[in-house]
Amino acid sequence: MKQFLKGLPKVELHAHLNGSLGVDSLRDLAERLYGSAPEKLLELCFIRCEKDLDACFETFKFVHELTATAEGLRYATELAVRDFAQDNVQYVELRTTPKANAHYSRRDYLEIVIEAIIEARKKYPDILVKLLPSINRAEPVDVAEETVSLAVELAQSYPHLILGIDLSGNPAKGRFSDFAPIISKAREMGLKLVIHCAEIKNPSEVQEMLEFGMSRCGHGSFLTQKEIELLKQRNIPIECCLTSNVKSGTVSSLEEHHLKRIMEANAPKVICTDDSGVFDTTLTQEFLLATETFGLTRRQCVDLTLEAVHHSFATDQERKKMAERVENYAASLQK
Ligand code: 6MZ
Repeated sequence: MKQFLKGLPKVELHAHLNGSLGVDSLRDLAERLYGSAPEKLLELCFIRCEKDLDACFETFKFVHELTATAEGLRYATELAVRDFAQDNVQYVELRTTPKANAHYSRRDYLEIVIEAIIEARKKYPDILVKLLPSINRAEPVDVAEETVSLAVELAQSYPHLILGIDLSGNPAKGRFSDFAPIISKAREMGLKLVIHCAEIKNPSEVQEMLEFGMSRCGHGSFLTQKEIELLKQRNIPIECCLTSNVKSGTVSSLEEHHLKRIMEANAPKVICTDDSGVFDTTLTQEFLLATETFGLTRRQCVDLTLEAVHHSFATDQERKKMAERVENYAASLQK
């Protein structure tokens, strides 16, 4: 099964750039920047099974140190693309929060990532990469305003690359209602919205988010069965990130993961990594866990991948090509 899943031309729809650097990539990055990769630093960039979501957000700070220069950010972007390509991911929508520091502005940040994606695709032509700038809900609202206006502007120059806006960050911080007017503006300007929703228990906020609407729902761990039905009626997929949820403690075990309830309800879903680096996983591994835990067959894994193709923000033509790759792979194994 593992070999089958590795070879499957997979589709990744929920991946945070700074969370998506595997250990080898972190080592390569640290060596490039500092001439060596102290093991202590590498250890700090990984989340153990601490079952503490707040601790996860602390971990990102160590990775962020490695991407705090233009060179670090550029190379990290290339490495993240490399890691997905090596896992045979044929399409990834990378999300990342534009940051400002002494080395770059938020505009620079996005431009560096865009250029790095364009360059990386020359090295890894089999993977298609899209970008979703993120709003970090733990940051002030005016930062979100800047992010949205940059995303809207850059989407005009790179219409096939910047496709939407992500709302993420520590769900215990910030209020959705404060960000709703800004992300509403993004939607009016034609950007898709992916929203981290129900990652922790917050029924009133979940209700606000569902009323507001979104193209895809991130995590959805605390959605009630009624809310899952509502998403089903609206054809909004839930981005399920098994290892992330278990390691960060928002779901108690793989067996208890809400993917099971979503599958039973036959509601739309996609399997994603979230932060393949810091959670030490791959998309292949996430599918493997789903097959081992819920008994998915190979055909179900193919269908889940086709579902991800369908819910991606790629063009019709791109989606058609991706679906063909998946079907051809499945057919080649039956011969
Ligand atoms: C919410 C998350 C997240 O943007 O610096 N992020 N937000 N829930 C999660 N579940 C574990 N995992 C990552 O990538 C790292 C940032 O993505 C968001 C956080 O804001 C984190 O700092 P970028 O590339």
